[in-house]
Amino acid sequence: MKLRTFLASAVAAAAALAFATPALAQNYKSEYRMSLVLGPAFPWGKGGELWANKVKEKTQGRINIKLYPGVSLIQGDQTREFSALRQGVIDMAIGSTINWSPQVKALNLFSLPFLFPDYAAVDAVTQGDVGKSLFQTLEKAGVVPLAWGENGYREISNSKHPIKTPADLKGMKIRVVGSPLFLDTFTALGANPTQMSWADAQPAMASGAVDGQENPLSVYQAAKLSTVAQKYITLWNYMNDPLIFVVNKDIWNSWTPADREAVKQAAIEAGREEIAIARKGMVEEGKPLLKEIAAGGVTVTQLTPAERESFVKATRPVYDKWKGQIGADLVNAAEKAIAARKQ
Ligand code: X2X
Repeated sequence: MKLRTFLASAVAAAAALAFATPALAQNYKSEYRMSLVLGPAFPWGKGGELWANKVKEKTQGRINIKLYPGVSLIQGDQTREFSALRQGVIDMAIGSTINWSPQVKALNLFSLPFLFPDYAAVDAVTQGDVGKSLFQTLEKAGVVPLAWGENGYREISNSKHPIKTPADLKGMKIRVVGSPLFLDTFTALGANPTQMSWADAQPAMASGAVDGQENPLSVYQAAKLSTVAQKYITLWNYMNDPLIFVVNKDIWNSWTPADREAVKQAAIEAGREEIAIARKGMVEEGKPLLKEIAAGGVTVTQLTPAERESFVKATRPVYDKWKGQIGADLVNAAEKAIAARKQ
């Protein structure tokens, strides 16, 4: 009698399970691969962790995500990430607009020198119509964009001396990433830019093969760049580097509508939280991150408006040239959104 009851309930449980999860057996992978350049020691990787955890929770474990920082699925070659995502080598990613800009020209918008004066300007673009239009461009390019995050404002550091004018950059070997736009910007400033991946950049700074680099201060600090001779930082806010949460199209289509919605909501929440983490130390009274960096024996140079203007002027021809390549309509719309921002 007991055995019969047990068998009956076991059969009922199995039937219920099969009914509840018809898609699982055929379409769902046991694990999905998320590509990132920076791991959880950085705001970027923290965003990945947040997204993965929220997805697991919201889908009751139907969608499990493993993080691959260091863009390890593509051997560290971050400018190949977008193609790999489209081809399905990568299932999902939180990617930088810089790294995807060789394949998606419009994303060079964010690298236009001195377009974004402050965080409100960044938000006005990413969270407004321009952001929507860029998501449409990404959809057409074959991926499913879900939310915005942020790597941050990229400030310049070097091993030689404080930079206050373009003349201070003259002949300096600066590591840059991604699009040819960076080569144009740093050439216009009189520097000697050289393109390399983040993985190669740190040994190059340590050996003195390059003199300087540009990255957000949160990256500078978490990667301990002062220990690879980067003793001088200039705050020039020349560009902000947003991140985008995306999923490969076939993977997206393999999920139920309810799970897609869960993954999307998780991305939006994680993106919002990640942006707050990325801005930490720079939006509070007195900018505590600057004090922390200076306390490590690093010279932090703040430019006067006139000093900053000399960099803006020197890079204006680059801005004008790339405005055409990105699409004048898109750049005009961004300029307009920035001018109308709430401060
Ligand atoms: O390579 C960089 O500089 C980094 C980590 O900021 C990006 O991936 C854009």
